[in-house]
Amino acid sequence: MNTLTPDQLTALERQSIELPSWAFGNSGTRFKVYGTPGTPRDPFEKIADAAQVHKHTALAPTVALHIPWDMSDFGDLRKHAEDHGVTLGTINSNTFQDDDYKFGALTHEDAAIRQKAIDHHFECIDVMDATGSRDLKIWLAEGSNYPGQADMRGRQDRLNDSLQKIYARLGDDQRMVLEYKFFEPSFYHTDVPDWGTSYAQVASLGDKALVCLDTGHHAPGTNIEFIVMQLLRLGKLGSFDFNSRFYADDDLIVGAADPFQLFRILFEVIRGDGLNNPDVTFMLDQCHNVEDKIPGQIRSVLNVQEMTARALLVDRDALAAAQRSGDVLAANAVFMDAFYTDARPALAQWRESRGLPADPMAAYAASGYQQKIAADRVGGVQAGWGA
Ligand code: LRH
Ligand code: MN
Ligand code: MN
Repeated sequence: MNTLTPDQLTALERQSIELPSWAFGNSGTRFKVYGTPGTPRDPFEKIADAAQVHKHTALAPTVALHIPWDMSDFGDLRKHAEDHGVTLGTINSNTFQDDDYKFGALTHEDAAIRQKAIDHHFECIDVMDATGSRDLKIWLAEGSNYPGQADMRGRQDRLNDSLQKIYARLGDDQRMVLEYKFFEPSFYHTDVPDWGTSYAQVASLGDKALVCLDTGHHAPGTNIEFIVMQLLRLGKLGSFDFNSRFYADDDLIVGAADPFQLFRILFEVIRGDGLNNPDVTFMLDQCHNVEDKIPGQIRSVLNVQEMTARALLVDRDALAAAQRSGDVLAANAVFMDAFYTDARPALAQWRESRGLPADPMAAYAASGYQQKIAADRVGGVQAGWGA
């Protein structure tokens, strides 16, 4: 059972997972940001580090940027990325670090502040034109802390109006993905708290607007794979932000907290034809507060690959037969057999057959890159998030 078929290996070979540039910067909690020796000092060094992940795994050919954290000459950055064997991916907007947005950005009562936030998104679309990126990802920190503080209905209407304006600026081959999050930094209400709200907003815009599902943005106990199934069924799942959570929006390594949940999500992705589907971007959205960042990202993409392999191993014919006949325990056994199958030895062998290191973590550790950047770089930057 743990030998992967040629079809399964082809699916795995085509898999790609976008890395977030901010994963390579220093990050932490509101209590402390620890510096890590060798941390990038600019977006160019972040890209060079991301390229190491791709070099050792062949899994991460694109890097997402955050504006304004990664402001640079984007023509130069694009060339730099290509010279390092990667390309620039999703552009993330940021309306959560400006005093003007204390009471909202795209939802603000004041038309001038709304326009400022819309203009920021226009600027992000200009960046996409320069980088060749397809997707604009919008996550909004907007909401309220106290009942009665805000007119939730009015904010929803203004949000729709602002999004219409941003949508109208997208090029023919560009898309917008709207990310939801049920709390934080607002604690009473969030303007885009759940997939239903994101779906309602993007459905009213058109085909180029889709939902982004961040696995860390749900209440404990939420059946995330059901949401994956539903969004794929509706043709509205644009992208994933993968990470793990134990308690809040922890942004820990994907598959670390609950590998079985990751398996269940990937099974629904495969079931819904979302694997290696160009319309469904796989991205990481993580921070590495105490571990080294490059191996943290290598571990993460390998976790996704290993769990994808296990999800591909589900015998779907046997599962369907058991489901049809109402054999509850047989159906569950088919599912669990695949989950409990360790695909790592087969994947190691397969990597070697493709000229990749059997153990990318060990290969990176032996490469000397970490020591080199620690010696060369002094004063690396904070990720911009989590301080
Ligand atoms: C918000 C979020 C969003 C941001 C990123 C830094 O919690 O998940 O995707 O852009 O973190
Ligand atoms: Mn996210
Ligand atoms: Mn988040």
